Amino acid sequence: GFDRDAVLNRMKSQMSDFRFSHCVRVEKEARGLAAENGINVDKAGLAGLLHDYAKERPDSEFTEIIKAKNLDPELLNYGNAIWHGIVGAEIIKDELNVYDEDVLNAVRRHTVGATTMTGVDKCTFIADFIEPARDFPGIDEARTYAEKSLDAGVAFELKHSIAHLIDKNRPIYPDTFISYNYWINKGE
Ligand code: DGI
Ligand code: FE
Ligand code: FE
Ligand code: FE
Repeated sequence: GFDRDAVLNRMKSQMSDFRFSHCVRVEKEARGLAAENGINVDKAGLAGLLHDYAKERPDSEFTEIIKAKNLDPELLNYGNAIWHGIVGAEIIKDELNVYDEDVLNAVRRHTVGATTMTGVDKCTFIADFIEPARDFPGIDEARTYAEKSLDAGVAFELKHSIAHLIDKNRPIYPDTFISYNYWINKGE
């Protein structure tokens, strides 16, 4: 079975205190969003806890997995921001023996979203963005939309993230635009 204490210890030993506490806050936030929206609380919480599990791994680990598991080679043109969820899910599966695809998909989708998003995906995606320690221009609006509906929260987050990436001259992973196009008018 799943040994939560062992996973917490493992996470603590391989990531910064900052990242570890963020993961625990996202777990709690995801559980709250799930409870409010009639979504599986334990799955949302586990996805929230694990979502950044691989974020502090070296680039070489991700590129090796992309090649070994024949993941989309286009991924090699991006970096940690895109890899830690999509490729991180493979690391979670192999190291923690978590095989629940609902949980793994929520980890895979937590940065760029997807057109098909389950309730667990949405809770994880939004919880990452609005957990209590998040503070950025627009956070109040993000929390208000998330309270209105999960779809409205997802739409706002995608719009805000793309605008921010453009402002910072950062490249944008094409799936982020695909997610944006799908969700932008669905939360009204
Ligand atoms: O891991 P976190 O910092 O908690 O949050 P995240 O996984 O949602 O986002 C990680 C980073 O990825 C953040 O700096 C924003 C960035 N990001 C999101 N979408 C894209 C992106 N970066 C690129 N290059 N392209 C994207 O489409
Ligand atoms: Fe992340
Ligand atoms: Fe996010
Ligand atoms: Fe995160």
